[in-house]
Amino acid sequence: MNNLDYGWLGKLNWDSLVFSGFLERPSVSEAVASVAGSIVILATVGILFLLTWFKVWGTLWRDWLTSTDHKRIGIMYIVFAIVMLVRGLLEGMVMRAQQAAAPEGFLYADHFAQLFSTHGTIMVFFVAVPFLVGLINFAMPLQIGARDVAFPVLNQISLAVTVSSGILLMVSLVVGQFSTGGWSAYPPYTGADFSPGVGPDYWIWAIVFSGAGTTLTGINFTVTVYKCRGPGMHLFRMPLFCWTVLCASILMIFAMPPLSVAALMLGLDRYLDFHFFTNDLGGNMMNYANLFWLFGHPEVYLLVLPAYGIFSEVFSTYSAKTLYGYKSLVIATMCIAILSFTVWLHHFFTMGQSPTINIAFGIATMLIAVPTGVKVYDWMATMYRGRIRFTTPMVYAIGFLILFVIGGLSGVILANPTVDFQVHNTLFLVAHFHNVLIPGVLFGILAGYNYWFPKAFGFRLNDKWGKRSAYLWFAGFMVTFFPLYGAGLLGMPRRSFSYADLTFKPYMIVAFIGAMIVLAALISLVIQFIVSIRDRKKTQVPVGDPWDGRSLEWNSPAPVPAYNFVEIPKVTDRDAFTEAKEHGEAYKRPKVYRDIELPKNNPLGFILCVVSGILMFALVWYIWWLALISALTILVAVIAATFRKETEYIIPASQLEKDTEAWLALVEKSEAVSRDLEDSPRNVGLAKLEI
Ligand code: HEM
Ligand SMILES: [Cu+2]
Repeated sequence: MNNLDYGWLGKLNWDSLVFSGFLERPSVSEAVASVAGSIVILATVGILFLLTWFKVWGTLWRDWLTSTDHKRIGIMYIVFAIVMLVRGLLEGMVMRAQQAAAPEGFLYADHFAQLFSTHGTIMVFFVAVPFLVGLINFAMPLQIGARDVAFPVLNQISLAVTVSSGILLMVSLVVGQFSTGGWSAYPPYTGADFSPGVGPDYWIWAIVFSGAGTTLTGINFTVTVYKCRGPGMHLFRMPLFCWTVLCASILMIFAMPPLSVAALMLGLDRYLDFHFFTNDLGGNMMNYANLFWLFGHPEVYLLVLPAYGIFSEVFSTYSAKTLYGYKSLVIATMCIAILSFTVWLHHFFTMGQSPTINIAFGIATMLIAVPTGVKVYDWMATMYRGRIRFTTPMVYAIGFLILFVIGGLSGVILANPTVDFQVHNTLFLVAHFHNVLIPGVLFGILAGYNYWFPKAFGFRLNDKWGKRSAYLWFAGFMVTFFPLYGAGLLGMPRRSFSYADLTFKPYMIVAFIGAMIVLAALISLVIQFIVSIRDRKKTQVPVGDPWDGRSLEWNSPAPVPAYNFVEIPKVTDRDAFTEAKEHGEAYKRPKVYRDIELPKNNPLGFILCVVSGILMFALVWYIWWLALISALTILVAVIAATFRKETEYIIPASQLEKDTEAWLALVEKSEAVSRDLEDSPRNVGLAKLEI
């Protein structure tokens, strides 16, 4: 059938609904799919109902959906990432259950394949990236003494396309099927010949749109770091987090486009019968493999570098010491960013190039261990002789240090082509990359969440439940993934929905128990959140500096006002806020109050979110008229937005004076607490000077 021959609804019909699968061939596998689809529908209806019931549409629209404030955009990114994290984790657990129950099992092969494809895609593109981008959005402009990112509306647009791509993935649970080609979607398998359904199209459009959002974010953050730093904030005075953000943002600019190109070329193959990656007519899938991993390897550093930044802040703050080896950490970060572009071929050592090439890329890969090692030593030296407090972020950070070294070492093992020939495509690899992604990225994210939460919302998260969750993550991770190293060495292939060799079974059962511990960790996170909200009166930190912070973001009330700082602090050294506190410069009244200009709300982001979602859906289902209308709408909306004349609003000096006087009065009457009282109700965010 010709692509243009489809009717008004394109490929859509009743059979596309997930429930029809269950009605036609009732089975546990179809039931699981139907339950997942129902959860999506019920949750959507439930949320819309609650929003209406509590009459919060107005504030939601004004304060959030149209906001251009980097802090609010950051928080929205994080909320989105948390929703996706829950889905991704549940999928991981279902897969673990399937492999533990195999060879009997309860899922069809195709269903299992969809699960690892969505799980991988979601975890990388819709959990790790947006969570980090959210934390960066929130903290980085504050740390460099800026009022916002360089391009606030662009920021909104990046969020919009990321969220609409995530929603598309949720929709794929209800209508049609997702790709079965894994997170890497290798052709020719994902080409039209072998995957004629809509699955790969869901993947392609979600990747293209969210990828564009991430590229734009990279540009936004890079320009922000270069151009928006406050007075005296030289590059080498920035907190290390900002350095890692700068390097990761540059990676976003250079690494995302190859992915977008690869996905679009795959789209051309599928939609317009091109032959870039087909088996015949001159196509060559190796071009895809190269483009994909030219993105794919820098991507993992794009994720882990900002996490390194968070850990650096955490180690230094909770050891009450300046970061050891700051310059070496900056240089190591840059080295890693550059080296990350020189190793991509290690993802296909077995796919036909000469041993010489394999060796070159193998050595390049091993080289990355050197700057990483430098970092590990610097972090340890930061803790050495520090007054360490075992708070939740610190538990994550120390857990990271222990586990990440193991994950890194298994990476060095895999970097050896001869070894890789043995264990590639086995669970050894799955163990390795989870071993770097979970301690490296997820722990970093959760540490950052616990660390900056009081700054964003004005009260601390419950430390007891936070730590419980951290320990459970630590244990759950080990029990789930260490057995996979063993099963991989025994030869169990990755992505297998079942197996005939029962030697694998005990490993899979242990891994399943581990996944249940991870579930307990997730539940603890939820409990922590609920308990913290319940106790929020006792954990308020309105003064804004609950951890005796060292960088500028702690130099403002909590929650942070829209304008961030009444007067941008002048920076004279590294650890700017600690400097200020020690020299009695903190909490000073500005000499004069001046009006502050801030970007106005803008509906563009919200419009693009909705319309790009419709566009993607129309493209997936071949509903050409709808695709055309939504594409034109996007064009018109963007052009119309450029005609807006008043893009800024003014906060008058009188208002600033009122706010600041109230804050300074609060500082005056608050008790400065020492670090041993950090977790007590007496900690209202004013730190006692302890030199
Ligand atoms: C702790 C909870 C998690 C569990 C139980 C889990 C489980 C799994 C399982 C069973 C697979 C399929 C393995 C196979 O190929 O046989 C998988 C694949 C994968 N996971 Fe996870 N995972 C978890 C967390 C994460 C996190 C946090 C990330 C990323 C930040 C992640 C990223 C991936 C990726 C990229 C794949 C590869 C998908 C593919 O083969 O295309 N996972 N995971
Ligand atoms: Cu790699």
